[in-house]
Amino acid sequence: MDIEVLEGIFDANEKIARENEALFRERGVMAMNLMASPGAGKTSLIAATLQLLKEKLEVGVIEGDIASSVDAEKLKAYDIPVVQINTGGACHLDAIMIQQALAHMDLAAIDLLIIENVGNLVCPAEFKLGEALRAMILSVAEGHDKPLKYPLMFSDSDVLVVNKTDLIGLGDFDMAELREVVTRMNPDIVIFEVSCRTGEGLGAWADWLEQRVRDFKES
Ligand SMILES: Nc1nc2c(ncn2[C@@H]2O[C@H](COP(=O)(O)OP(=O)(O)OP(=O)(O)O)[C@@H](O)[C@H]2O)c(=O)[nH]1
Ligand SMILES: [Mg+2]
Repeated sequence: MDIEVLEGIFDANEKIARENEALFRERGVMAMNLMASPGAGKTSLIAATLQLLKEKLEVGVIEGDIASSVDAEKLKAYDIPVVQINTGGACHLDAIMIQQALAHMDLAAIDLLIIENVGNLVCPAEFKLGEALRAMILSVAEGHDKPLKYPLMFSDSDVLVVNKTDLIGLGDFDMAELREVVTRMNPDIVIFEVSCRTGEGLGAWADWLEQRVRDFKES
């Protein structure tokens, strides 16, 4: 019985996710679901990406948090459409929350929609939102063993951004080991090494993302 209920939830989410996906496609919006642990640097990466792409693309952001509008406030300076979703306790965003948030956005004016998921390395990977690109961040401070412990997000993401490279050397983080394990689990994943603090690696990330948006709009 429990299993039936759970499958019902996932089926309902899949259905709405497909509707969101069709809407994004129709309006020419490339949606990116950005997932990571609390504090890995999601909002920092969004801010840095806006800085680099704001003259090239129209970007909108959906901020997902259990509570507060702290992250949405941080992006106010960029003068772009930002909608904050408070899940009220849920550890992930779902497709219905996104569908409701989209009613508050002018999709015709957006090329790239960045969705900051709730900080969590587990649950967000289970719920598709209708995104064209699944992105995740692992920060150096979390350790290189995380793909083995939380495999779904690593095996199901299109791109991994390793953030806080400025902290390498302060602990035992092993980038070669991380790359080896992640590419064994997910041979197609694209990996960037960045520091939102120093700016290292962010240009390559932004160039790649811009190209993905252009490819999406032409496809
Ligand atoms: N040293 C260092 N700190 C960073 C870097 N990127 C972000 N931080 C810091 O890490 C902390 C968390 O960053 P956020 O961008 O708020 O992380 P988040 O993933 O959005 O966090 P939640 O939304 O709470 O899950 C902040 O204090 C940032 O200043 C980095 O590259 N290096
Ligand atoms: Mg954040």
